Amino acid sequence: MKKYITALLLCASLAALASCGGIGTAVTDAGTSADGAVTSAGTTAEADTTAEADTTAEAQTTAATSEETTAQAENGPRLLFEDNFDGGDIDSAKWERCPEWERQGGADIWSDALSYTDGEGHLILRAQWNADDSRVESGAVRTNGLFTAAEGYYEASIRFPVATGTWGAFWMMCGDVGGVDGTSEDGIEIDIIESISNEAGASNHAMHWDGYGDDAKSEAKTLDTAIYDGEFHLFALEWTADEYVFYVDGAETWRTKAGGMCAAQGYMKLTVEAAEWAGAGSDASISALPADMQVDYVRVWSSKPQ
Ligand SMILES: [Ca+2]
Repeated sequence: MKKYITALLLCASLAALASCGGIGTAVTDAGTSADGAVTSAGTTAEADTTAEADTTAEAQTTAATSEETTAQAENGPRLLFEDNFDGGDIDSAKWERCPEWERQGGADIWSDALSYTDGEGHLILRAQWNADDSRVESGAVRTNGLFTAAEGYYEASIRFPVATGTWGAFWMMCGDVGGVDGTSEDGIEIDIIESISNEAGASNHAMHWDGYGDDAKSEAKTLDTAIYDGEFHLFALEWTADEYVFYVDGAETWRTKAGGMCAAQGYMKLTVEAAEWAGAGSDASISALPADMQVDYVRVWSSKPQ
């Protein structure tokens, strides 16, 4: 059963992404807005060295200590992006609403009106049933053209909808995901978390590269973490020079190189949609809608904060 579920998730993920927006513009936008924003994995070690120097040099002059403190701040984790969704509307300097188009073979359509802030510090991505069109319409945003980065630490506090058929995600599109070269160096899709709310109640991390066709490659990790308890959970990706490490609520859940390491930058996406393979359109799904995916905050650091 578990094997079946995993295969189902992968297939579903691939199917959805094949029709996903923004793929074609990723190359153009990558690298335009975060030059110099990401430090190498060596920075933490350098910071540690500086800390040791501080410990053994207490007798140094105030001026010297000040210089070291400055150097430490420059080498330590730097906050590159933050949104607490405190505004009355989505901050257009950080996010754009994903273009409206059909998803999942027409089972869902992203709709501008269903992405908004609630005035209480949350981004709301709503999924609701449209009886006239017999499909789900839902909210989705992305940082395409506004913020891109590569190595770093990405985290989002999310409360996923507990409604049959819904599928929420915090993910990234990096470089040329469609480039078929046998590696992910030219581009990769990183699904930091995908929620599949149906009777299986599954969730997973996933990576996709070399396109979405016959040459498509992917890796995924199915989670047994209970994220459908109506509470916020923290989902994070640590992207270093050597590997990708995933965390849920601060605990490591997976690490992988996924076809090599992507050399291109990527933008973030927060989306909710629905899929028939997850039960969308069924009586159970329709009765459970509308349902909201709520995001408390998103932060990106130059490296993992200690
Ligand atoms: Ca490739």
